Amino acid sequence: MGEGAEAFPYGKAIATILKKAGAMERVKDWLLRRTSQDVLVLGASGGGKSSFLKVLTGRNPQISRLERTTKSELVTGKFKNSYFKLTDTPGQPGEIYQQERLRAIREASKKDGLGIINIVSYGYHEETVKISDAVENRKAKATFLEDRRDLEIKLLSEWTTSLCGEGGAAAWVITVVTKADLWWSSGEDQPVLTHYRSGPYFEALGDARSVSHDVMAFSSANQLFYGAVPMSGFYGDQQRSDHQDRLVARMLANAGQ
Ligand SMILES: Nc1nc2c(ncn2[C@@H]2O[C@H](COP(=O)(O)OP(=O)(O)O)[C@@H](O)[C@H]2O)c(=O)[nH]1
Ligand SMILES: [Mg+2]
Repeated sequence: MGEGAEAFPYGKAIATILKKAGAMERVKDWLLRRTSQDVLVLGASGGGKSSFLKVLTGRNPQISRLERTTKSELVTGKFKNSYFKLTDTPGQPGEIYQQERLRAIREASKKDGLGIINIVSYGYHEETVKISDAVENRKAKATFLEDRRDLEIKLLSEWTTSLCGEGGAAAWVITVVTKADLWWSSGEDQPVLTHYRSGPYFEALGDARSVSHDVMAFSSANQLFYGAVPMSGFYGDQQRSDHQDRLVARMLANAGQ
């Protein structure tokens, strides 16, 4: 290629990650080819999909929990100079939302080399329920988090077979475990990531385990859960920025495969 890092539109930090991973040349080729990468963004309502997409497209990620996504939509915000076509989806349980989601999944099944980003947040789903359903004494209710983690697992069955099974459209899946500001713990060991990498969630991935799959920590912003539960206190701005860079680098590396 012979070009310096300046020619790479995503900045130095992401360039460094890609070089370290030995993926930089392929990514540059992909950028030159200008082929687009379709990405379907899935996950339960309140898990953080729309905020995640706002971060990727350079907008303020904070969204009111009462402001829900009701239609699947192509996110057209400028993702630097890239060719990612990201589709946001509604994650609500109601029949009409499920139909809307299944429509987006069917639409995505026609694509070539589809990317799937499944957004989860260890059950920290912030949406339209009463605060008292989710919070008690300024702590997230354990039963609420458990129920929502079960829902994260249940939702997998809507797409893993059709998109990742034999002849499916998906080339890669990234499970983005967002809201790390709420669940990040001290020390090296991150039990939340273990749940997704080798625990019950991983077990339930089914056919999605046969395509390229990564589990990555993420956070869009600091936000008190339901305006009441504080952040864990172990997650800083530098880490957020690192996680965001790593995620974009992974998306680029996957697109360039
Ligand atoms: N603490 C925290 N809250 C977040 C994060 N990402 C999103 N939220 C909040 O969680 C709520 C639901 O997010 P949203 O993106 O609408 O979820 P969606 O239903 O999956 O699209 C909103 O109030 C967001 O501001 C995060 O990384 N950390
Ligand atoms: Mg949304």
